[in-house]
Amino acid sequence: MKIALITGITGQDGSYLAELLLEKGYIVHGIKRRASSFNTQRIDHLYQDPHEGHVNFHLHYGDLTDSTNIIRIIQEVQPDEIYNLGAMSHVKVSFDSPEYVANVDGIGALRLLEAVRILKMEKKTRIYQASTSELYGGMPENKNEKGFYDENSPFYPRSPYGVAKIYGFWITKNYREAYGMYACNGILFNHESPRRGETFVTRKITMAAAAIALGKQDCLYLGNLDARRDWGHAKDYVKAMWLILQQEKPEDYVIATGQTTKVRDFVQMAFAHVGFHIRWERTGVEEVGILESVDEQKYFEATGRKLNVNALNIKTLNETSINAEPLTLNAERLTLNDLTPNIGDILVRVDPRYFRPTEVDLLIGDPTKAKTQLNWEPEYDLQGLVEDMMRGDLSLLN
Ligand code: NDP
Ligand code: GDR
Repeated sequence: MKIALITGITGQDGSYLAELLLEKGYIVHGIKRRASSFNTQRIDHLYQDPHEGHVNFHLHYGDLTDSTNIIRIIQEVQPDEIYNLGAMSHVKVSFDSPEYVANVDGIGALRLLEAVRILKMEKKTRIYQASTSELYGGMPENKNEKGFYDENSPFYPRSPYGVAKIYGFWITKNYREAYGMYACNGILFNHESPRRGETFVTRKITMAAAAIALGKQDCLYLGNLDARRDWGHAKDYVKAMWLILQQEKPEDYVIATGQTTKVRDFVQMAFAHVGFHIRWERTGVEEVGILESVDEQKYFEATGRKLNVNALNIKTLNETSINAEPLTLNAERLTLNDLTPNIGDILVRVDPRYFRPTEVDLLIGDPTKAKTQLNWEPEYDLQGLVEDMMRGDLSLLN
């Protein structure tokens, strides 16, 4: 049985990758940080009680800023494969704690590589480094002749996060070249899922669209509506991580869908899932998203909400009923308007707090190398991703 060690196992990707590797028969070890409250919600379903016999899923306390514990865990676990997914992964937050991000996202990668070297496990252990499309920074002049970013496009990071990750990228490549290690970068473009952290834009949107449809929130506040991203599904992307470590030769790969979409269009797709049509309108300097119309059938199907049929019947039967609340509704008025925001309501507003000091305007990746060399093929398209996320958030909030 192969042994894998995953840093960042409590995160979005770590949880999907752990599932995938367990399915493939691996023994999976993960590093989690000690926190004052539970931070293992994404992997709780994988927990196996060691008191009930042999287990193939193990968690270790640790931190990428602590070499001593990294060396000790690698020595104990003797992994065949290490997936370095641990990171402070929020681009906007990286402007607030740049030194910490450099330490975790940059030097953290070095600590793992160096631990493997110190322990003389270079020939045994393969290393995957979670590199990112943020390395490109969205500089238009750096796209290839087809208009995409690929493995040969120059880098120009635009945030402390991107700058820290560029160190992770190069140190991984350097250890491969200097010491012959099987160490690879997956340059992954944005990937999302129902398990995505709540402060990334897609999840923020799907949670808000679900909450607004269920009458639990009034308005969604966003930053740059015109940023474009190449969004895929995390489930597809962890398969690529595994494939990257199964090749004969260690190489770096771009993982992307090859499509790019504006934040504002993602907003419209998410709200469309609950039957809401959003129209954009400028009011002075502000741009807002207004509820223009509702597809009632879609709304009721997606939310599982029902018209209050009892109230309707009783009201029809007994015009003079003195019973309270639901019965006071007039039968003709008992429509969608009683249950949802009204047509014309502002559901989306722009809040400059979410703007970044330097923005990455447009990302689009060319996955040709991964498709031809790894035979990687994603199962989800953007519509499938949005639906999966919306279903997840509706059932979470319902
Ligand atoms: P998440 O933010 O969901 O997960 C990050 C993980 O890293 C969490 O388990 C977190 O622990 C852990 N972590 C944070 N700081 C430390 C630390 N000091 N020591 C050890 N572990 C730490 O990210 P994703 O799952 O979305 O991304 C996985 C990796 O891929 C990250 O490196 C990210 O930068 C990179 N990436 C992500 C892309 C995406 O679109 N999702 C695209 C390209 C790259 P805790 O749960 O305790 O916070
Ligand atoms: P990104 O993801 O920065 O691409 O990094 P995020 O979802 O945070 O932002 C995408 C784009 O949306 C714009 N935006 C907003 N973003 C957030 N978070 N909140 C908002 O309210 C909002 N409004 C508009 C942003 O300005 C940006 O242009 C993600 C992370 O997973 C990284 O770890 C990873 O490396 C890259 O993707 C690839």
